[in-house]
Amino acid sequence: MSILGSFHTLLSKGPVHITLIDPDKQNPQKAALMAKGAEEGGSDVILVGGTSGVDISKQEETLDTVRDATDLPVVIFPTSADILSINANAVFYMSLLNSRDIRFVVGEAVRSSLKLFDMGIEVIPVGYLVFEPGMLVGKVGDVDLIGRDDLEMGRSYAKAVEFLGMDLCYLEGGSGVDSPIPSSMVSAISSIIDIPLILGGGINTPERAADAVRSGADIIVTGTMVERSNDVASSISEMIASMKEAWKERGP
Ligand code: 1GP
Repeated sequence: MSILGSFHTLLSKGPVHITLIDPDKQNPQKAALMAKGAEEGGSDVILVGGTSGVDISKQEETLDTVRDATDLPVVIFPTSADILSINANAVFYMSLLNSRDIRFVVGEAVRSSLKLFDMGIEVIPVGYLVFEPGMLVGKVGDVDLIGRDDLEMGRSYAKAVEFLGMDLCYLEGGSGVDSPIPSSMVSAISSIIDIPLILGGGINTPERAADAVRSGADIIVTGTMVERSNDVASSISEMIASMKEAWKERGP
C-alpha cells in the first residue's frame, strides 16, 4: 500500500503520530536510537529533514541508520531539492504557500520534479503553512506569517491547500516554539477542510497533543520532544495514549 493510503487507513481508526528526525540535530547513531524508541512507543511514521544545516550526505547517513533501526515507513521532509534520496518510502512534496519567496512556493518543487520522477519514489503533495512566530522555518522560508488569531487568514490558506488538490495540509507553528498553534485556529481550519490536517511545532506533552487532536488535528508531528527525551518510547507512548483518548471525544 502507498504511504498516503496507509495514512488514510490509520486515520479511519484513530490519530496518527509522526516522529520528526532532523539530521542536523544529532549524529546518525543517535537518530537510529530515536527511531527505534519511536517505533517501540507506537509512532506511525518517521519524517527525516530539517530547516537548515542539512546536506545530502547528512540526510543519507541518517536515512540509512534510521532504516536499519526500524521497520516504520520513512518519509523525507525536504527544504530543498538537494536533500532528496531514493532511500525512503515517500517524499512530502512541499509548497510553502505563505512564503514570499517563489522558490519555496513552487521553485523547489519544479527543481525536484524530474528527479523524483526518475527515482520512482512515492510523492505526497503537502500544502505547508507557517504561523507566528515561525521560528527558524519562518526566517529561512521568508514567510509572511499567519497570525495565531487570524482565523480568516488561516482558513483561507487551508481551504486553498485543499482546492489546489494537495493531499495533506500541514500547519507549522515552528520547531521548539513555546506554545503550539492555538486550538481555536486548529478547529476553525479542521471544520472547513476534508483532507487530513497535520499539526507540528511545540507539541511536547501528552496534554498538548490531546488538545490538538480534540480540536481536529489528525496527524501530530513531534521533533524537539523526541530529541530531548531520555526515554523516547515512553514519551511517545504516553502522548499517543492521550491522542487516542482525545480522538474518541471527537466522535464520528
Ligand atoms: C514539525 O516543526 C515541527 O512540524 C517540529 O516541532 O520540534 O517543536 O516538535 P517541534
